[in-house]
Amino acid sequence: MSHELEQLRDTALGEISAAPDEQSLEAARVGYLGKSGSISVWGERMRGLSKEEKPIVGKLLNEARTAVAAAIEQRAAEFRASAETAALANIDITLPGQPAEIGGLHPLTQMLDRAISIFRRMGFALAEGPDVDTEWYCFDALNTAPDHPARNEQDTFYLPDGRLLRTHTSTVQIRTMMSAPPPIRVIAPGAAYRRDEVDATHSAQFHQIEGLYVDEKVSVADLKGTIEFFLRELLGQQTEIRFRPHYFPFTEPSFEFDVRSKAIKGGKWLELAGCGMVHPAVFEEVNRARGDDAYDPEKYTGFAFGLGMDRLAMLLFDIPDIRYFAQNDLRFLRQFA
Ligand code: FA5
Repeated sequence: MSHELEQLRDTALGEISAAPDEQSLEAARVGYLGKSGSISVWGERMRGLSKEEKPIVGKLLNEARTAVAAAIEQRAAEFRASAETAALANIDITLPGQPAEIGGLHPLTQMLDRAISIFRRMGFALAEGPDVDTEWYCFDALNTAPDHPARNEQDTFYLPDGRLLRTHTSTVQIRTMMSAPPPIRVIAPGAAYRRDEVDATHSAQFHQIEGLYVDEKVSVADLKGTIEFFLRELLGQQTEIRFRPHYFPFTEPSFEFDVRSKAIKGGKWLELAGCGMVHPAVFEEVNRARGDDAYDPEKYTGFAFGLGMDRLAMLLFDIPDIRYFAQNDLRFLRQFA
């Protein structure tokens, strides 16, 4: 004759497979396997059994629990599946789907991504600073005299509280040196703002990538090598690069550089950026503000550059007018997606 537990198990299995809905299935689970369920109580009863009976009943109890739990799970899965079928019943899967619109990256973003990946391969880390900054970061710390024309309200957007929209990303040179001692090797991509007359190559908001490298024995040769490697990776190995002497208050000597490349239509030299060796007066102002001698101009030298990204993207993608970048005209943007 079968044991009471086996009978209980068989009744439970019958009840479970006949359960008409989730509520009755849950009731069966509680009735058999719940805390005081008719199978569970056998756990208590085991204590009163003889030594010989214990292992036999223990085994039966385990088997009953496992079988009933598995049957409950199987029946629950059946309920889930039929609920899903019911939910899909009114959907015609033969109808054509709604195509999802796939976006694309803005040409300037593509340009920045390419440029950043080349500099990262050379070991430059990414740095950043705010678009709204103080005169000290934008001009004073960069050795720019109080009467310099760039500080004029005709040239720069000032906020009522005296702060300004940065006119170049060179502010991040100072922010980086304020936050860490040398060696420094960073690039800082970002927007810059000027009250320039807007035309095909000038915009009131444009983008630059700033570069700063400070260490012992950094030379103009390192600057030229870095710029040349970058431009040849970007525009092709045949690219010619020309450095011309220039003036910036925060670098000495200073240069502008031009490129000529097969990747650029017209075969003309095109001005791309400013650069130079960090002026010792910049290091001294940073030391004064830091309150230490971390950027000792006798020990450290550095180079910096500021590349105009909009113009570079115009060259690379053959875009005739800088204003297209900000007009949000899908006919223009789709060409680069
Ligand atoms: C600067 O802004 C310096 N901060 C660059 C620099 C950095 C020099 C570090 C030395 C060391 P400049 O004003 O020449 O320099 O601008 C650099 C580049 O930004 C230009 O070559 C040009 O490509 C771009 N640029 C400047 N003004 C505009 C504008 N209104 N519209 C679009 N691009 C511009």
